[in-house]
Amino acid sequence: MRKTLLACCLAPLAVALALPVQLLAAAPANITVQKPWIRYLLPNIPAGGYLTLVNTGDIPATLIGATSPACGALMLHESVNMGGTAMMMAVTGVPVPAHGQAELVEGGYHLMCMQPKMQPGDEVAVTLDFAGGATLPLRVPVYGPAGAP
Ligand SMILES: [Cu+2]
Repeated sequence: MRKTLLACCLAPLAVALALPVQLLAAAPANITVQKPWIRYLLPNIPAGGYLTLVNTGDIPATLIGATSPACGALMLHESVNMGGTAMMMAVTGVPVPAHGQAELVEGGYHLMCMQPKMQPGDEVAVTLDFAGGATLPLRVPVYGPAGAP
């Protein structure tokens, strides 16, 4: 009994100590995530993160950032074609329209895991941050260069 009590009470305490702000933040209303994954290449090469955000509500949402203990910095990027050269730019937000969706895909918006500490086969914790303070925690599978099996 005592063991169970400790386990159940210490975990939230640890979260509260580490992330007092996130404890207050609610999950975003009507936003769900489909098919999240990370493409891992090499330890010193940023890894791309991909997913689809689905908004079933009447209010538009904006993804404004993400964090992960497995990424060092985790940035929001957009791939753009500048005169035939593929480039990536940091963006401050990805809009998720009401009754719509936003796709983070290769060649478009994506997450960029700058210092990947992971291996293919891992599942890493990622927290998505939305305008207004809502946060959404995810478990994201890690695949190799070939993508999802
Ligand atoms: Cu990028």
